[in-house]
Parts: sequence; C-alpha cells; structure tokens
Amino acid sequence: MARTGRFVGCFVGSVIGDALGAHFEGSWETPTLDVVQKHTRHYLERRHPQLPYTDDTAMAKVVAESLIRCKDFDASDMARRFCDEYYGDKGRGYGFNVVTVFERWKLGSAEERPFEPAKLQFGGEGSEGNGAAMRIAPIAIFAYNDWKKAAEIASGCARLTHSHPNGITGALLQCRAVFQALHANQDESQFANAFIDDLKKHVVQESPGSVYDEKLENARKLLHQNAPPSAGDVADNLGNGVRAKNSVVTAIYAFLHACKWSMNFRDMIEFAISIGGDTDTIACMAGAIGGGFWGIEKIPKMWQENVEAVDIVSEMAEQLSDMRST
Ligand code: AR6
Ligand code: MG
Repeated sequence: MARTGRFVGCFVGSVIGDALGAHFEGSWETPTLDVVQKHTRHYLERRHPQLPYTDDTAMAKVVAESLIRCKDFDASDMARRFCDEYYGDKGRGYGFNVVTVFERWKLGSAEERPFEPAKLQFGGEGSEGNGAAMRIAPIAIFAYNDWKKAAEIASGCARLTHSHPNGITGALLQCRAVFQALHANQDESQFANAFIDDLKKHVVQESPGSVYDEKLENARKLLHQNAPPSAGDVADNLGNGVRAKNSVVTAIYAFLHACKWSMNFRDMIEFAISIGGDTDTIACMAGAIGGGFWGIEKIPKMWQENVEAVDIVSEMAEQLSDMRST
C-alpha cells in the first residue's frame, strides 16, 4: 500500500477509536466484549448521525493544524490554538485539571510563557494524565523520517500541558509506538519482542526510574502466554486509568495483542474498549498505532462514514505527510 494510506490510517484510526470508545468512558462497570460489539457493530451496519469525537481528537487536530501552519513546532502558536479550540468548543470532555492551563493561557501567558501554566498543575508536580499521549499521532506522521525530531516535538508538545515526567514519557512512548507502526513491515506480525525492545531503547532508557519499564515487561509477559489473556487480565496488569502510566502501555499492548492473535483493526478497537476505564483514550491510542500499521484500507468504511471529522483528519494526514522531513 502507498505510504500515504498508512499516514491517513493512523490519524483516522485514532479518531475512530476515540469516538467509538467514548460511549463507555468511565463506565461504572467494565463493558464485556459482547456489549462493546453491540455498540461498535451498530455503526458498521448502516449510516447513522456521526459519532462525535472528544478532546483527544480536538487536541490532535490542533497539533496537526499548528504543525501545518508553522511547518515546525511553535510552542506559543500551539498553546494559543489549544486555548482557542477549548474556548470555542468546551464540551468535548476535557480532563478535569488541564482546563486550568487553558485558563492561565487565556490570562495572557500563551504568547510569552507557554510552558509555565503546566508547571503549576498538581501543586507543582505537573500532570501525569494521558492527555499528552492521546494527541501525538500527527507528530509521528510529520516527523516520519526523523525520530530525533519526532521526539523533540513530542516532548515540547507534551510539556505545554503535562510537565510530570510520566506524562511526558507516556507521550514519547506513544509517539515511538506510532512511529514504529508506520515503518513496520506489514507482512510480519510476530514482532512483539522487537517492538517492546525498541520502545525501551528509544524512550525508556532515556528516562531513568520510569514506571514504564515494569509495564512494558508486564506486557511482554502477557504476550508470551499460550492463550490470549482476557481484557480483565490486561486491565489488572497494565491498568486502564486516565494517568499515562495506566493507559499508554495498555494501548500499545492492545495493538501487539491484535498482531499476535491475528486480529484486524476492528477486533483490536473492540478489544481495546473492552479493557474498560479510559476507553476512548485507550482505543484512540491503539487506533493510531493499528491504523498506521494496517492503513486506511483496513479500517471499516462504515466506521469512517459514521465518525465525525474523518474527512478533515484524512486531509490533514496527507498534508502532514507531504511536508514530512526528508
Ligand atoms: N496527581 C494526581 N492525579 C493526577 C496527576 C497528578 N500529578 N496528573 C494527572 N492526574 P489532566 P489530561 C489525574 O486534567 O491528561 C479526558 O477524559 C487527575 O485525575 O491533566 O488532558 C480524555 O479523554 C486528572 O484529572 O488532563 C483523557 O482520558 C486526570 O489525571 C483524559 O481526560 C487527567 O489529567 C486526558 O486528560
Ligand atoms: Mg479519555
């Protein structure tokens, strides 16, 4: 498949995971796979009013817009756009605390000191929510040929709202996972060990003391089992919460699980949602990785029809891929 199909698949996959997963976000009870499928397959049958995307996609679109407009990472521009997006469309389900960053930017710091408000979050500790990881797909597309650049942009983009090391490393891990998926040989699907080794080498080893080492080893163990672990086992071992350390490796795992057990994009999204907890964001991150690996052709057409803004992010993915660093 032409490479563009994988770039488009990456951004579209993330939006579809977000919109389909949103139905179950924070559900009191973790949905069974049957319950998830009842929801997701409904949107496979015929056209419906489009499912709205949430803050995951609202912020990823801003990242893409800023990169397209500035042709590089410009912290002030991106901060201003995040802020404008939020005040123009507040009801997208933003994280509880990140909105105080927008409030401070609005008071005037977006232009001169875009990184300052994030440093004040959680008594100065910074946010370790998964909000920096969930919006990373456009960066992996934009810097497809240059990991160093991708990592630099991902880290800057993360620090605009998330200054806690776990928030930043979570974003870098998700970025590297998408980056790898876009480059991976599609004829090969048993690459879990090498994929995890790569994440450790390029991200975790650079971030001493990170909790992600343990999580990735837990994921490796799950992938070595002789039978597919249940979604509940995955949640118990890797987490399903809103903090990056409890959801980024979970999403990466959902993709590797799908590859190992010969599942397709649809199965992967449904499995990711059935892990429960922060379902939209876990499915969004898994969708970016899986969409980048399998490409747009393998994403069900009816899901594409039934989700908001698929046409817009497809166009953005093409623009980003045209301008990617050579
Ligand atoms: N200490 C305690 N709790 C924390 C900390 C911390 N240092 N950091 C994060 N949390 P936020 P986001 C918890 O507000 O990352 C949407 O639903 C805390 O409960 O910075 O952009 C999306 O779909 C905080 O409210 O926003 C994603 O699921 C929460 O993490 C998610 O929100 C989110 O951190 C993205 O949220
Ligand atoms: Mg979420």
